[in-house]
Amino acid sequence: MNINDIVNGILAGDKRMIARSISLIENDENAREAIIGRIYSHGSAKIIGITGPPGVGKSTIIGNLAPMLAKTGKVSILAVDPASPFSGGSILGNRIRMQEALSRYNIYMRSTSNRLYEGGLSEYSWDIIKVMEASGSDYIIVETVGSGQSDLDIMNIADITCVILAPGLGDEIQAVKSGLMEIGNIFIVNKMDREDSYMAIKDIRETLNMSNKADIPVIGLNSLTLENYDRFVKYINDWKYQNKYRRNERKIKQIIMEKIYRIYSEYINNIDSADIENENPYYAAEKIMKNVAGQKFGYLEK
Ligand SMILES: Nc1nc2c(ncn2[C@@H]2O[C@H](COP(=O)(O)OP(=O)(O)OP(=O)(O)O)[C@@H](O)[C@H]2O)c(=O)[nH]1
Ligand SMILES: [Mg+2]
Repeated sequence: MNINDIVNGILAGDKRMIARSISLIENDENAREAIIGRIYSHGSAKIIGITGPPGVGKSTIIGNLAPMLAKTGKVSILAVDPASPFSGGSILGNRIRMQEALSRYNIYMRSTSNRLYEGGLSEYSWDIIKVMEASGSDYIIVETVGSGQSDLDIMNIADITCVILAPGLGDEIQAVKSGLMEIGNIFIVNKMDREDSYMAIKDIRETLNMSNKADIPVIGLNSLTLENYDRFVKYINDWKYQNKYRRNERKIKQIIMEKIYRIYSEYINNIDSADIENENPYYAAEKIMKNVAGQKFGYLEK
């Protein structure tokens, strides 16, 4: 199968080709660059980030929200799983059930592992989201690993970041709060059927107010009864979405950072210590960097 077929398949919204292209993107650098090179300007989606600590109900919320959004546009979902081997089995089972439920609404869902990538997103989240966008999605919902500080990079990819919390998180909530408070465009307290849920809303409201974020809404949801989902959907639909080219700019910066890291790492590992051990470290480091910067690499030569 060639890149032409895959690109045409993506643009036609062919789910089999979309799945195929995502596997290629995750595993084959040349294919990744070729596919993105052909599709990067296609489509225009609203990217909705869903993040928060483990178990607060992110997947449940997405399972409820996606069919509601599907009434007004095509929806795709990207779920980023933690790399941890411990959670593997159960998460997979949940995903399969969710996938089956959502396919009735013509919603495409894909999971990707964040492997050992530092942030809460996978290394290729941007590329996968791009494929979903080029395939005609109007909404792309991204669930990130709820790992507190480390998934702050969702805000770099989503147009709107929804932070999900739940009552009874206890001390954990304090730990994640400082980081998550910075990135949320809306805060959801899920599991409003539980006691202490109103306390949780009050607590979050006060924390936001103290950080001059009085204009950011805190909405309570009951995901068993769908109570208040209409407010949530309205907020998402009324949100002022960014120009999609803003996302390109961030991706370019990310590519540069990754390439710099990779190229310099390779170079550093190959330095012969005999060549540098007697040098002034500051001088030697700059000299080496100048050498690397003058080299040619990658895309432009292909
Ligand atoms: N009582 C109650 N339980 C809920 C509600 N929403 C979700 N749950 C339950 O909470 C548990 C965790 O829900 P998930 O949707 O898997 O949570 P998650 O945030 O996606 O979890 P991770 O992806 O593992 O971080 C499940 O057993 C849900 O059925 C709610 O509104 N009320
Ligand atoms: Mg989940």
